[in-house]
Amino acid sequence: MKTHFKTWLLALIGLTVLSGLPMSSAQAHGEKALEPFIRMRTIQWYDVQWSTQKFNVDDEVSVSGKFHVAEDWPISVPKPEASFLNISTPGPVLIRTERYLNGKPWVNSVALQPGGDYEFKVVLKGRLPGRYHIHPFFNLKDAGQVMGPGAWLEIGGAASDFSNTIKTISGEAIDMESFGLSNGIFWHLFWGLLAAAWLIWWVCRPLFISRYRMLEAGLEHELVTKNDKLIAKLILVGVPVLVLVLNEITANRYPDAIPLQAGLDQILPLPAQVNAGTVNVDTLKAEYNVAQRSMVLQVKVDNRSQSPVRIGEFSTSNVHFLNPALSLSGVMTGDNDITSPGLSIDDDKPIEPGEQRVVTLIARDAAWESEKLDGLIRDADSRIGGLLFLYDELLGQRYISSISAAVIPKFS
Ligand SMILES: [Cu+2]
Repeated sequence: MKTHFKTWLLALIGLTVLSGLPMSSAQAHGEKALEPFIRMRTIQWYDVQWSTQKFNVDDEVSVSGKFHVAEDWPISVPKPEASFLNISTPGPVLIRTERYLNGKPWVNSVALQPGGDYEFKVVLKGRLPGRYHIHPFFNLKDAGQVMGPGAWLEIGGAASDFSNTIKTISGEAIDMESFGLSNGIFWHLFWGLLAAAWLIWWVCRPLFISRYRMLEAGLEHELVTKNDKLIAKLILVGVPVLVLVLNEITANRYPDAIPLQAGLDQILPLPAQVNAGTVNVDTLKAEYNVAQRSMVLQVKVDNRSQSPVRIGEFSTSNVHFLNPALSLSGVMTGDNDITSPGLSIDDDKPIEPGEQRVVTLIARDAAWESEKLDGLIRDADSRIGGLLFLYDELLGQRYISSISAAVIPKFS
């Protein structure tokens, strides 16, 4: 028994010490820890880019991009009825000043529509100098976080250069870094001390066993004294009265206040592109070859556009498989994203207008394993999702299809 306790204690100490160590790896946001089907079939990010990755404290920087909300949303993940786009940072190194979805100011959470495409932009301002790995990510209610592509930001200058002054609606300029700070500290302390005093009042006298004995002996009336009753009454009346009076005082001091917003923003997906639907892709089947670390996708491409198209890229989670036959420049990826020339197509001739062709794509790269996406075949929901990018080289047009299929593993 004693040795058990010792082992347990050592383990606890070990965990406490470990959790206090600084995280040195850039992968410490748990990007790979999420189940592959959540990373591949919920929010599918693309074209994410930063206005700059090197700037100074107090300078503005923006991140913009697009995401597709997968049609094939996993059954075990709650629907994105309240979702919040946030920025993952190691502490308050940036402040967010503006946020837009489809060009509209976006303050609250929003309901996303599966199948829709959205365009976002977040404006930030440097606060603490340093080099940080930053991601846009989605907080999905009841489902968790889905990370977007990460980037290294280098913030120069000195922390003292930072200013965060705003003008209130009454015209007063206030410094957001210190406004109301002492007030906040005072009230936290006040209520904390009051609560602690109430607890201590009851806890600092003989507790369970002696009280139980008195109860057994029929002396329950002596357990609660006159003073106890008096204090209880004072608290019961005093606390609500104090809250109401203070609320009234605050409301009178700041008559023009906008309450904290708790609604849902209503922002519809981008209108279907003019050319959407002109190139249709239907996934017929998907097989994952474990030994070769390759995903074999059979898709039917129906080109209803006016000119020939070729398949250029298949991307899923943070891995981009490019067709080396097309010289694709300017594919936007995060710093931790993997770009692989491992996409091969059995029949890579341009797909002519009006043509329907079944093609087999092979996306082969060790990234399936290193990015822990191959865990898919051991999931209860072995379906793959991703975006297929087709290019019309004549018009410079790009068509995007979200594809999904059940994956059959092949072990030899
Ligand atoms: Cu990161």
